[in-house]
Amino acid sequence: MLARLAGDVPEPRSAALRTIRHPATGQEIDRGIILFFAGPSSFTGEDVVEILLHGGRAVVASVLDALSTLQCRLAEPGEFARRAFENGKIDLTEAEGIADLIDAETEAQRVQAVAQAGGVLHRLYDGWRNDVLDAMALTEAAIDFSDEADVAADASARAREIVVALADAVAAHLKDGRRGEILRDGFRVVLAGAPNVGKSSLLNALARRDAAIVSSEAGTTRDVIEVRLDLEGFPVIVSDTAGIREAGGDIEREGIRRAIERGREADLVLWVRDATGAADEVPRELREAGAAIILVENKVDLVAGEMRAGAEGAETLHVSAASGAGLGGLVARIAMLARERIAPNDSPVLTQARHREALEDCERCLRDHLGQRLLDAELAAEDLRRASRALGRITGAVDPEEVLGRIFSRFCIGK
Ligand SMILES: Nc1nc2c(ncn2[C@@H]2O[C@H](COP(=O)(O)OP(=O)(O)O)[C@@H](O)[C@H]2O)c(=O)[nH]1
Ligand SMILES: [Mg+2]
Repeated sequence: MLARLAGDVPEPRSAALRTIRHPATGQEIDRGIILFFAGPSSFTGEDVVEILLHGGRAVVASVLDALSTLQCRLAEPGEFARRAFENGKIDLTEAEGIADLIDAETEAQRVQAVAQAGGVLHRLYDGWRNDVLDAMALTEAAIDFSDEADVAADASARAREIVVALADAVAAHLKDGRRGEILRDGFRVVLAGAPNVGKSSLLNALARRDAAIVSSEAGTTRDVIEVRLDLEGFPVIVSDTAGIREAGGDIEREGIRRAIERGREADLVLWVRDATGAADEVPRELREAGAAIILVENKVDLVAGEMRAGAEGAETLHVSAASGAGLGGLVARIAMLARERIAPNDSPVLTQARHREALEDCERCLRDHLGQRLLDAELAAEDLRRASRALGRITGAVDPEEVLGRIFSRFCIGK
């Protein structure tokens, strides 16, 4: 097929300059580099050809047309990764890592994604699955050798040791403050405070563009507006909210409800005040939400003389969205908090809710097993099978028993 497009097929993995011709007409389309990767030593495991062209629109269109006459079609989204997965070249976590790498907007996200694409989670979860299989084998051995008390007791003790260590490792991995997930999704900062204190102006100043409506009429920001920022390599999502206050019409009340909701989901709340106005309190719902809170006294350009001191022992920063005073310090502080919370470190981290659910399931099964093993050997063995399946769900490793079970459960009993 390739020969009809570009003459001799080059040696695998060596670049060759070729004239590319339309198979239907023989007309020269372009001259470019052909790279041939023979399966199974390719990304997907199949034969793969890469054609490097002059990237003009007509050149690309003509080559695509030429390829379509050779029974080729455009790949579906994710099809290469999918084929690589189906051919056992990568597992699901690596496929997800590739997707994250493509979507990475900041340096810290890139670091995390490239590690996952390179298999850190694959190795970790596969290793754990192996441990479960070892414990299963030992448990079986303990049952098989139940008439030889020493052997059985020894196998059983070793199985227990493995499961205890594994349950603790999974628990520690789960208890990570969701750092990997937050890094993947973005560190959430919410601007909240009374109307007119300058929240929308601050968002614009932080985003260095006019992302939110700024107006001197109270209650203008009725919905929630978000900007995604790259602060020193960390993904930070700043949301501007409607002013929190008692009065207002229905739409504004809805905006206020959303502001409190946002604040509850935030990693950091910036409670903005007008430095020339009243020192209002942070509402209890927000204080109790668990996010870090920084008081931001805005409009310091209007304050002559002494600045109001930070109240309630809370961290207070003085800024002016209008003049830009203090904004550098605010940005540095947000970036520092994001770094503390989500900076990648050397140990592999959970990155997706899908993994978290399966790992919680796995830990539960391991704990059930430990509670069950002296009571009912059959149920205890089933707990281990479930734990191994939970881990297999993350990596996409198919448990043969599960597949066989699925196929044969559709047969009639006795057939
Ligand atoms: N002098 C001064 N005015 C500001 C500052 N920040 C905002 N404003 C003004 O305060 C008013 C309300 O700002 P806005 O951002 O809409 O407040 P929001 O209701 O909290 O979103 C507007 O007239 C802004 O121009 C500031 O740092 N200094
Ligand atoms: Mg506003």
